[in-house]
Amino acid sequence: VEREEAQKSRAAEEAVTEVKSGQIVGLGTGSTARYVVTMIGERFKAGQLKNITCVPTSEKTRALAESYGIPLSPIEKHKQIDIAIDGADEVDPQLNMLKGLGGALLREKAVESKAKRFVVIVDESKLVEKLGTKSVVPIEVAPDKWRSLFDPLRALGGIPVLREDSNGPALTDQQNYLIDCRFASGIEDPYSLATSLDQLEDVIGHGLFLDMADTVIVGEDSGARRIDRPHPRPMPKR
Ligand code: A5P
Repeated sequence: VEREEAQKSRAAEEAVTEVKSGQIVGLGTGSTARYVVTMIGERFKAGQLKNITCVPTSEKTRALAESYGIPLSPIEKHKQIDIAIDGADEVDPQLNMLKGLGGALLREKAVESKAKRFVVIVDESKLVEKLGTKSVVPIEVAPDKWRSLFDPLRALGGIPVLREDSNGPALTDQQNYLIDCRFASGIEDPYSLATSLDQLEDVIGHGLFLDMADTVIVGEDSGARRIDRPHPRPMPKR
C-alpha cells in the first residue's frame, strides 16, 4: 500500500506540471486524484497558480478544493474545459479505462468528456491487458430501477451485484444506486459492451471510459512514465 501511495503521488506530481495559471481545470475523485487536488490547492494558496477555476467531479472533491479557497464552477456552465486530471481503476493498452469504484463516474464522465486534455494518473497495479480482469463495471441506476436491470445485465454476460455500504445500498452524489457488474473472464469487446449499456434505458451512467484519455501517467518506484495516445482521439468522445 505504501508503495502504491508513493506511485500515485509521483504520477500526480507529474500531471500537475501541466496545469497553468488562468485555466479551467477538472478535478477527479478518488485516492489518486486527491493528491492532485492537494497539490493544486497548495500551489494556488502559494500564488504559483493564479486565476484558475476548478470543476469538481464529486462532493468530496468539491469540499477538499474548497478548503484551499480555489474558485469552483459546475460543469453545466462550461462547453469546454482546458484540462481534467483523474485516476482510474483499470487502464488497458489502448488507454481505455474502467472507472467508478469511487462512485463518481457520472460527473467524472460529464467533466472529462468536455476536457480539451484529459490526463489519467495511476499506480502500476491499475495496468491490465484486458478490461474487467480485476475490476467490476459500475453502473449508476435510479433506486427504483435496479432490480429491472439485473436480467439485461446478465444477458450481456455480466454478474450484477447491488453496491452496499454499512447503511444499506450505497448512494451516489445524485442519490442513485450503483450496480457493480463483474465479467468473469474480462471484457472481450469494451466498445460493444459500452454501446449495449448506453442503449439500456435504465442505465444512467457506466464506468467504461473509452477513447477519452489523452495521456496516462503511470507512477513508478522512481519517477513517472507517460503513455500518450498514438493518434488523436476520435470525436465525439464517449
Ligand atoms: C471514482 O469514481 C473513480 O472513477 C476513481 O477515479 C477510481 O475509482 C480510482 O480511484 P483510486 O484513485 O482511489 O484508485
